[in-house]
Amino acid sequence: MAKVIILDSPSWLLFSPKSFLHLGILYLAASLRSAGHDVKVVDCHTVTSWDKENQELIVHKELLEECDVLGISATTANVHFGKQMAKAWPARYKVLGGTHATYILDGPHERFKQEKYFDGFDFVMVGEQEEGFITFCNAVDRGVRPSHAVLPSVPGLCWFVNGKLCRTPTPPLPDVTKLPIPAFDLWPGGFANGSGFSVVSTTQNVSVNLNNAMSASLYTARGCPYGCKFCADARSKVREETYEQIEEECKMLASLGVKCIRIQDDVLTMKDKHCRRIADILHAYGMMWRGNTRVNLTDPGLFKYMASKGCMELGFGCEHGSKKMLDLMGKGTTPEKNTEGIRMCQDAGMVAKAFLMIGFPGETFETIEEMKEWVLRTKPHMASVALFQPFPGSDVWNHPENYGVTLPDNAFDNFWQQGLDDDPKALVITLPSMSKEDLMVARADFGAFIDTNVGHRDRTRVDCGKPGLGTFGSSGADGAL
Ligand code: B12
Ligand code: SF4
Repeated sequence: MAKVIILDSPSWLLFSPKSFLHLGILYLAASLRSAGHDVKVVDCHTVTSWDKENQELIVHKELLEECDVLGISATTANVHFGKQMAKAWPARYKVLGGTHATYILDGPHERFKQEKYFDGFDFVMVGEQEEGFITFCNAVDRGVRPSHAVLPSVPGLCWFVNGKLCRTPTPPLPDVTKLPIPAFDLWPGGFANGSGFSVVSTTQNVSVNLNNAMSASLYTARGCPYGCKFCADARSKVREETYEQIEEECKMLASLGVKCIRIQDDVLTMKDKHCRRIADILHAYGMMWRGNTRVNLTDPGLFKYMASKGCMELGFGCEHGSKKMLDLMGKGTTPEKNTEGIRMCQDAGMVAKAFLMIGFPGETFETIEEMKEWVLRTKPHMASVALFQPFPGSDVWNHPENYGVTLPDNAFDNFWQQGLDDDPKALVITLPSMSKEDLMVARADFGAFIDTNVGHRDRTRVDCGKPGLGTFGSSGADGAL
């Protein structure tokens, strides 16, 4: 068996994995374990720290454990930290996987498929890799240098020879019903109390304080059939896990002391009956829970049922209060429908959260005013305000010319996420309709508007005010996603 260490890239400036654990690495760990490999999952924040003064990641080399295969996962937001960790780690083979790798190397822009964007890694793997990563680790275990004959048998494997990209085809999507459940038991970081839920939820008009209840994430289905233009997961095949798998996951989480669950599915309420079954399972394990959905997938009967089974909160991808912006984003919804969805959720006795976005191409001061009016009309319990970035995988990234924007060559130098939002340099693109500086001012103003008129806003940036190892802050109880 190969000794494999798996970890996510550091996320010091945004999300604590104790609150928002990445399930992808736990699915991989479970598959490798079932194939007989010696797998360890590491919380990267226990071997790094954040130097606030210099805004730098510090990797503590003396804490890095040797291994045969180091698997690092990254989104576009934290891949630069992943590269830094890979360079420092004493491993025979260093492999990058995750959404960033997939959307760049399977994406349309040849100019980003360059070695310099992946330095620090021996290999990059694209696609969902529960099966392919086993084949890779099996080869390492057999002593085969993965740079020789074995390569064609590993799907989705990419490497560079003299700067030239070589690769095997992307693997087909795995049948999720056949996969082992995520190895929650291998996660060393623990789960935070209460985080990711509203401070006080109001199911059945009874206030429940969730701050002392341990919470974790769960994925019951992958994929989304909708086509929002800012989203990297748009028009992907929906694949549901079985009820037996979901039950097994709840059972394991309950045995670890978890009492609250954040369902991370893209659109939880797509199918009425299916959603009710999931609600029943969660309820049977005494879970309080939340999920995300779209305003066109609403039904008062279903919402009431969910609330009666412990659903405390629904997050809606409302995105905007301007019809023009919703059309540009390809949402297929209207401001009125957004209001209706939020109301229906509130009427069922659950907390209604609106995910809002500012800075999509086409945004102007006028459209932001329309969004403010929508907020005042609708009064969601909570709102998060994301700053639009053209994430790889999204239609804007794939076809920037359709939106009047250009992607700079240094696209990945900046920090691609919520946070650092006072610096115009954090914006990757310039909108045709607003300058970066104006947008930053408008965003700060809109954030303050939400604080005044809604009260609860995501506090997604962690508190990095305490330099030193292991001082990761909490992403805040309002940080539900
Ligand atoms: C849950 C979730 C979160 C959680 C957990 C973080 C995380 N890293 O997943 C939280 C709330 C923290 C979060 C935050 C953010 N997220 Co998010 N998130 C998701 C979500 C909904 C599910 C992720 C998941 O578990 N998927 C299920 C697993 C099975 O799939 P997977 O993660 O892709 O892993 C598979 C493969 O990628 C591969 N793989 C992954 N890692 C590795 C490693 C190795 C070595 C190998 C071989 C293979 C491999 O195999 C895995 C198993 O099949 C996805 C959307 C989605 N539908 O996937 C967005 C998504 C990943 N998030 C996204 C974004 C943009 C963000 C934020 C930047 C948002 C923001 N503006 O702040 C932050 C960044 C956080 C960070 N530190 O990187 C984008 C990423 C786009 C991109 N180009 O990278 C996505 C795709 C959303 C979207 N639809 O656009 N997110
Ligand atoms: S934003 Fe949500 S609804 Fe839209 S494509 Fe992405 S996952 Fe689907």
